[in-house]
Amino acid sequence: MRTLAIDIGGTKVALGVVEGGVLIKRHQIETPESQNVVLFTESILKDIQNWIDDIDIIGVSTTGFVTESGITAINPDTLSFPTPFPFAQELERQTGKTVSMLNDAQAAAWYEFVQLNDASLNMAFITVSTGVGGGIIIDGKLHQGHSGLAGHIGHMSIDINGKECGCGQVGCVESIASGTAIKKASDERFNKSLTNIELFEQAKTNPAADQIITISAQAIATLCCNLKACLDLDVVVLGGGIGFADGYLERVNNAIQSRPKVFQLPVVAAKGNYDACLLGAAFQFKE
Ligand code: BMX
Ligand code: ZN
Repeated sequence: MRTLAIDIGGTKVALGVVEGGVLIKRHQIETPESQNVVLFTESILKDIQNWIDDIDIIGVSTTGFVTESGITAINPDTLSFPTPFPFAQELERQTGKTVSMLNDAQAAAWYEFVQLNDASLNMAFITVSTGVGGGIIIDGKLHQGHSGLAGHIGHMSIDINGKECGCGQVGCVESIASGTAIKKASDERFNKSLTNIELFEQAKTNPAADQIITISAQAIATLCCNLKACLDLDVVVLGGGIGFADGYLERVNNAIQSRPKVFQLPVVAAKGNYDACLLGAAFQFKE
């Protein structure tokens, strides 16, 4: 079976064809800005029209809260669709294929759980990218909750005096640790606007740049220890552009080492690398 996998993030959309669990084709575009679902879907399919005839089904993983009626942003600062955005319905209409859709981090959690190859593990996948997303596997099952919100751990508030998050709360992990939060902190600190890639480079020699990244990693470490306290997880799998940036995983693990032993847990790199969410889009059909 050939699956067209589509991963919609706040910044980019990755597209791929997955056959036998392997990504055999890959393409990437910037997330279209169109607010119109027909035009948005056309933009997504534009470059891959010639893939459609050869695929059987379509799996989508997307940033946002996924319900029957579409995609709803929890943090509209990272995705400004009119909501609920009926993307899956429109994709089915334009391609004539069956479409299944999951939240991006939930999809990646399932993929990464299968890769761990130990059904007894309770785990979470955390992506630190445009936002901070999560997916939780308990007793061998993806825990979505009745509404599908479960795993939105980027919106656990860890600082009641913290900054406002786009979701309407204050001090959310996402408002401290995400790529967007890092960029904001860096723009406030430095006169020159740096990309996050440049900031990570600067951090090797510049303590102010280093501190911005440390604060992000500390927030993710706090999140991991909170998840351990709440769910007694065995492992956290980390992904996302920031999660995979040079030395970030090590910073998170070092920060966890300074916490009480009972709340410590190992944090490991996603096997799907930058494509954990894309592979997750295709893997949602695997029981
Ligand atoms: C946000 C939220 C989550 C998503 C996470 C990571 C929106 C639009 N998205 O917390 O659903 O999983 O970001 O998303 O509210 P990414 O775009 O960084 O991959
Ligand atoms: Zn929030």
